[in-house]
Amino acid sequence: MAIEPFTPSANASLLTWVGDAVSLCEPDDVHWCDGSTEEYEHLCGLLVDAGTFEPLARPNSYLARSHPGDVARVEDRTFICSRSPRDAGPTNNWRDPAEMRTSLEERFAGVMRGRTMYVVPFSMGPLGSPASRLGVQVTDSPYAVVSMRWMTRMGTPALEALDAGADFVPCLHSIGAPGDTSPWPCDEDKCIVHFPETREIWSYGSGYGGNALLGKKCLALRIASVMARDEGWLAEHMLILKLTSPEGTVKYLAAAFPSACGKTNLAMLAPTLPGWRVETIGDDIAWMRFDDEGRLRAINPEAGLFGVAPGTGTATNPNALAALAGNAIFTNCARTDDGDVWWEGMTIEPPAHAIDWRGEHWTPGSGRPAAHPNARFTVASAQAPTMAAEWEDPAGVPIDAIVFGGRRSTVVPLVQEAHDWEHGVFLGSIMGSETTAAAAGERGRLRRDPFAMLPFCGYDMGDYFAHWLRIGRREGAHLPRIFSVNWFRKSESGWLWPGFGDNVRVLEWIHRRCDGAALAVDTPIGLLPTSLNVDGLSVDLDALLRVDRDGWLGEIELIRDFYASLGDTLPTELQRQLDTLRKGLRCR
Ligand code: OXD
Ligand code: MN
Repeated sequence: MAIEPFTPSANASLLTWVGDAVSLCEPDDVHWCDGSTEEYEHLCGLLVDAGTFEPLARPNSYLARSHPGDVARVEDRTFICSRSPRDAGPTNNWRDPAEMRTSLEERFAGVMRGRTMYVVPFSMGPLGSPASRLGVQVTDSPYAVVSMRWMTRMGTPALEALDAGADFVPCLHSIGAPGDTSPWPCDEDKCIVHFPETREIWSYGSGYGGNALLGKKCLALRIASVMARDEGWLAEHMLILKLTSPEGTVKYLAAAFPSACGKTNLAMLAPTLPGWRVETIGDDIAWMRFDDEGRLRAINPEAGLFGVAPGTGTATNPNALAALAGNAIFTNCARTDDGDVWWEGMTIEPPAHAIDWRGEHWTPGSGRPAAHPNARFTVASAQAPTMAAEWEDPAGVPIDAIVFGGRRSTVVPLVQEAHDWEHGVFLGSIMGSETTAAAAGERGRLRRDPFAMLPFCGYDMGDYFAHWLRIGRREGAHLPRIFSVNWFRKSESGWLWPGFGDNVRVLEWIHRRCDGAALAVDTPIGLLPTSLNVDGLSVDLDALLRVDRDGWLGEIELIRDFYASLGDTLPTELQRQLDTLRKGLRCR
């Protein structure tokens, strides 16, 4: 396929922006992506020739090995450049927008010499939905282009919407390292930059995941959270699932969990309780807005899955494995001798030999993982057997329950319901999790991650909580109930809860609570189940649901420190909730 030099669009501001990017980056060539199969195959061929992709034994699938220094999101190199540092808040890295722009222009000057610039028009959300937003990514990474083809609605239909004059978020991306022809060029000095007021994204130096596929974390969360604040909706790090009871009653749940805490597994859960059915609307991001009846309706802005591979297996998520049967991109997984991929947890028995994610020989017991812990698969959501028929409904689905979860080995019970919306916002604000490999840095450390949005909120956290409280005060709203869950509580002898398919037991309780049917007892921390279905399981329900008074009193001190670190924008309602919790626990 010949690469077209320049296909003009009827959108004047798009043409101007692309023209400016060309002048700045000086690519050898410009290609406007149409999103076709031919284009995809052509780019995959280029990636194979460059040594970035290895074709796999499974149909139309490839393995990429990244540079070992480019394996995860780089939160310490992610910046929010609002005019005032107060608007970015203390949890974001703020830089002065004018200074950052100057430094970016230096980085991007001539950066694409010797390379092709790809112009990728895309829609986050079903094309034509009033809830969707358009973006255009300009990039010198064909890997980013082919990944964007699965992760977004990319190509001609998005360009046609732009031709009609629609607004778009400009997303300028370069892997840096001009002249580097190695399989995964990138720059040590990465920076992922957001300008919330002008709604722009500039990303330099990384080809990996959320750093480089700019529709996902950069647009659909950091920039969209700012749009949502300004326009009265919610852009959240949440899966969306459809839960159908044996009687055929449907509830839709949106659930926030920090990265690599099992959102994809929960969104595709294979229930162990007969008659229950889980279907997927989305596995990572939810955009929610009120409909005319005052219900919060959610769309999944994404079109693909960018899932953590290790731990995804026949026992944990057979539906994800089925989705990956073909047309998939695997990054930093191991390659088996028969030309397929493998990662820890994919099968019970490891292969006798593999080439690991660094391209070295690997055998079981070698003392190092075959796949990088943040190895990923990229595939169209439509390939998952669990997608609900309505997953692309432009109107979205009405949310009945919002769930907050984290990876907590102590203190936090298996499930609880918030007393009311304000208490639910409090539960979201105190979320914490033991850190995983999704972000660069130490693992297993407790990190507060309110609403699982700490790395993804494009503005001040205190203002974000205030926005959630405002949503709850909307007149005539039929608000979802709010719950918190924790699959990861431990005793001295290990995990207390089997998790995975058995999580449907907790979902069952949530479903029944939404109809006012399941029983609960009121405690200072929230409403705890008195009727959880654990038939056939040997679990210590008391330990799973115990109100750990001393643990909570210790936790309150940590939360107080965390709240103090957020500065004076923390809403007084949340401080009051914390005081009420302390008093409630002390009175027991
Ligand atoms: C992701 C993440 O890739 O949260 O979804 O890191
Ligand atoms: Mn995520």
